[in-house]
Amino acid sequence: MKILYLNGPNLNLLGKREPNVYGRATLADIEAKVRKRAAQLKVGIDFRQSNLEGELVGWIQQAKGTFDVIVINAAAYTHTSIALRDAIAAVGIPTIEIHLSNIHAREEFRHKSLIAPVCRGQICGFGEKSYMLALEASVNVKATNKKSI
Ligand code: CA2
Repeated sequence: MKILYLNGPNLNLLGKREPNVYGRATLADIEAKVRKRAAQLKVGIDFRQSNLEGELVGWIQQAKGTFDVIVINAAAYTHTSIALRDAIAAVGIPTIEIHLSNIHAREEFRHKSLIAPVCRGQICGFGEKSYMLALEASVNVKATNKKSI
């Protein structure tokens, strides 16, 4: 099994700015923890970050045939990107939306996720643990019929 982790704009700043909001762990720290657990589960991981919407769209399109699940923290594009939503819908790979913060408990403009309707589920509000929870969800996602829940 192979999982593609995608990270959107500004997440390269994790651990370096605003630690009170997003914690002290860097994206590299989170990736290392995910890789360790993935190895235990015998799951392959690819972990990427981009500040460019089009690059994220390209990676989603190219995932077909290589990855079984996509885990995406689309960051601010969560709330704005019809392009990401269309790419997720078009590629047909089970996709799990994640966030460090609880987007529903923050400013109103963060409450709406444009990608949520085309994702299998959403994990938010658990800080860096959201990434680990998504790994556990990913290894179970294939067994879940999309229409059964
Ligand atoms: O909680 C999350 O994971 C978010 O996806 C983070 C996004 C935000 O726009 C979403 O509403 C929720 C922001 C990512 C920016 O990350 C930074 C990290 C350190 C310093 C500044 C920004």
